[in-house]
Amino acid sequence: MKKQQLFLRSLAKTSSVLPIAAFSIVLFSGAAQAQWGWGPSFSDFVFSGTLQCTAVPFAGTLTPTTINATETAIVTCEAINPINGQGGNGTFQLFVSYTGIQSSCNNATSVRTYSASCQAGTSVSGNLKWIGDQLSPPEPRPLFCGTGTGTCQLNIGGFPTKNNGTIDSNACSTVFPATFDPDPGAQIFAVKQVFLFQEVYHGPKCSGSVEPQNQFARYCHSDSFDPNASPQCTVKVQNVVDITTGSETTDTGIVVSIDVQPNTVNTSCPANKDNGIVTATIFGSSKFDVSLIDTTTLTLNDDTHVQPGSCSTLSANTDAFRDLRCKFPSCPLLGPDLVGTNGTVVLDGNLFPLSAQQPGTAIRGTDTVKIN
Ligand SMILES: [Ca+2]
Repeated sequence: MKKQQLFLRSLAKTSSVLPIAAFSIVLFSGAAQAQWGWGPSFSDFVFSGTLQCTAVPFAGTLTPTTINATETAIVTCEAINPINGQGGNGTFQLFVSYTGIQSSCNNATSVRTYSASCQAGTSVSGNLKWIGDQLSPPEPRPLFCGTGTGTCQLNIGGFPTKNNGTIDSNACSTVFPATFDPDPGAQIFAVKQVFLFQEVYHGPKCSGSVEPQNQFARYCHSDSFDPNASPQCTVKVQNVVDITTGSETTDTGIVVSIDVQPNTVNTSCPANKDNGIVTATIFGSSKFDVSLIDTTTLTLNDDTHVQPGSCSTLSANTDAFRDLRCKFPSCPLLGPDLVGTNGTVVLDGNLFPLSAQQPGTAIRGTDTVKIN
């Protein structure tokens, strides 16, 4: 558990799990720290620089199966060291696909672990594409993307490239060394490991509702922003390595389905008048058990806290899963906060912690109300 502290330290709002089919789970990755630290450490590349990226909370997905996984996220990136002589920052879409990962359930702890190592049969491919020109208003093109209007895309992945048809295990160890959280000193990645992700189940033998756990990944990269360039992770003969790698950590959380009532919220809070109540119903599902929610952590739009003792479970819809309903004051904050907005109400909270050493998994739900 301690090894996750580094990454949980700044965990405020993270991401999500959403059931989409019986055998797959969509994990909306987001949050706290996602960092790609490309540098010329082993390199005979021309390419140099460090691009540091932070994932936008609840703005991505991680979809694992037993043998592969795909990951998407919206990230904001800044060149903290010039890239080919240019600085800059911008908003990027991350896409990564993994094949050849391993998955196993620890029946004693009900934890499923997904992992990938540098070996034959495993591959990583993807890219980081600037999308700032599609935003409203559009953002300026990052200087490190160069001039012009062409696609600005950094290719990542390419792991592992074979050395005359075989993987050089010594080179794998060099390219993907063990890494440690410097604070508690705990290991994050084992030698050769490139991917790690866990799910904690609340039923026996990895069944029942599930909490996503932090995701750790690291990549190779291409040495250019040319969208047509191939990702490189080239392991040469005689263990000469001409690769640099980046790594990423992404906290995860759970997106929940909610309903906020009444449909219209009064935005004025005159003195000496009755202060309204807003209720939020959180719907349970086969993958999400509302009894795991620490109701004291619930907020609406960041600053309106749940009324103490106001939560109760019920069957709010026609499915077989229990739901949770809580009350929140519409004054003095929630109603006035909605003035000038489109009426979006965001519920945030946490599940009960799995241990005393870490916060509970974050949850988030969104609904829209009318305002008057
Ligand atoms: Ca229900």
